[in-house]
Amino acid sequence: MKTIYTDRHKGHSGNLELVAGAIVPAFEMPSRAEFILSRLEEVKLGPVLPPDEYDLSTAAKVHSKDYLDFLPTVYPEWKAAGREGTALPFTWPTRGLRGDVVPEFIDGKLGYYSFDGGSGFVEGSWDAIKSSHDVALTGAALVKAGERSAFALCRPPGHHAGHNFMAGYCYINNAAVAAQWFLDQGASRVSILDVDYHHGNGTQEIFYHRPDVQVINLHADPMQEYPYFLGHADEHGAGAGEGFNINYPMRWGTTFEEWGARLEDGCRKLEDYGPDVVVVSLGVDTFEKDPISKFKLRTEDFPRIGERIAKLNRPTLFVMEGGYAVADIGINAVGVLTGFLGR
Ligand code: OKP
Ligand code: ZN
Repeated sequence: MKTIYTDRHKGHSGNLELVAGAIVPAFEMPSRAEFILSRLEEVKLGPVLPPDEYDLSTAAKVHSKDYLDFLPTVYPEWKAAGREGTALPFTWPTRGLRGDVVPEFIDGKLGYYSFDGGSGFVEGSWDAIKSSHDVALTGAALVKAGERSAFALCRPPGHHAGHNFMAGYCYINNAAVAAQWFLDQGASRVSILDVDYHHGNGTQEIFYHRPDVQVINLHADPMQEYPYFLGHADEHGAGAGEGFNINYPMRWGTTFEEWGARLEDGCRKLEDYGPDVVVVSLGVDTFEKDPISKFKLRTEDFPRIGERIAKLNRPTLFVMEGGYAVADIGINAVGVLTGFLGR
């Protein structure tokens, strides 16, 4: 399996996030991608290729133009305001407030275009965000060109980013952009299978009214876990998208016994849908030792996930999402991929 990777993610570092009553170093850090890279080299997964440059025309079909225009301006405007360190929002347009007027000043814009204090910007963030988008599309192009599978080693991740907001370490929804690109290239149906611990609220929101992308999410119950405000089992899609969104919320403490049964159910629904291509939002924060998560998957469970996905027998693009147990993230993420390859 070929991997797409670039060092350009490394400028997105030293970020802070607002969590549990404190501003702390973001759990989403450069070493995550480096551990995955060294593990896949260790097991000789396959060639590692740099991304090609893509314009944002496909991204503009899943994100609003004003949001995409905003992202590269964040850090320059932050500095112009005399600030340094991490650009973070601290106020949000919640229920009853004006959601139709974009403020002029950077603090207002950060709040307008986000949903939490978990998507900070530093000097190199935009370049990393753009490169992560390019990594996903380059992987998609390999699959379109006939590869059975490819691994887009994206950083930062994307599945919390919605049509016009960033959230939870995510800015551009890489998996959603890849799915849209496959459709634009002639696919009639794409399935996104999101196995990250956290619900992919952005991906769900983007495709909620559409029948051409089936979105299947296995995740921690939003009654207990971030992102809290989406991801319940009764969210099936709406309008033309009715029936094409499928959620499997699970309680804290879930083990592979239950998780694997939900994966089996989701895979059957995917097979019924019959997509031309599968995009996997690959998070490995379901791991028992993940520092921000509360599922109990073990290292030996991850290859099982890959094996089941391989049985779908569709062209498959893996897009990296979460996973914060940095010392184990390489073994677990690459474990899914070697499981997929049957070795
Ligand atoms: C991104 B992805 C962290 C609290 C939760 C947001 C988590 C975003 C996860 N201590 N903050 O889905 O892995
Ligand atoms: Zn996650």
